[in-house]
Amino acid sequence: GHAGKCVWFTGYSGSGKSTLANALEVELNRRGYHTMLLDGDNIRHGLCKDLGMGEADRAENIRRVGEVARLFAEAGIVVITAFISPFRADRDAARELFDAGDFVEVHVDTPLDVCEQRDPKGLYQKAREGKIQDFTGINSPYEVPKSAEVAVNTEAMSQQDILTRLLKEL
Ligand code: GGZ
Repeated sequence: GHAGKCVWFTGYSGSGKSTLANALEVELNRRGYHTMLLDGDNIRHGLCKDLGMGEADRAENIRRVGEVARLFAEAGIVVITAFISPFRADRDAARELFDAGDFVEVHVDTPLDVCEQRDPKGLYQKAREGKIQDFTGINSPYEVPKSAEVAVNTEAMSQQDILTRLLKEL
């Protein structure tokens, strides 16, 4: 079968990670690749339900996601992850689990003010009101990737153009 890989999306809440990850998965499936999409919905409610949003818990969340991603990749599956993953050291540690070229970091570089205007779940507003602690971009940091294979601007590029760019990278 195909060699497994990991496509690692990173960016703010509301940046479009999940939308892009889902669209990429559909396109890869259409081309006959087996995929696994890891995101908050299937990880934070199960494997990582003991973890919160502080820096140490995010590090542990990302560590577990990286290890699970590696297991799927070893089985020949293309793994797509969609987590904020705000800390560079945590992303780099995940990268280290893969052979060179098998880890594709994708920075979904939607500006914070755009993400905050979208606010699809009302979380930014809650964070501004002090009702959510440690909210990325408001009162918890996001370390901009320095080594991402791809940076995508969801304002300047259409989803189709972004998918074409990602498929080329893979
Ligand atoms: C950031 C938070 C927070 C805080 C809850 N900060 O956009 P969403 O809503 O659907 O996805 C976000 C998700 C963040 O979980 P991750 O596992 O991606 O984070 S990390 O990679 O840093 O471990 C957001 C929601 O949960 N959410 N509280 N404080 N986002």
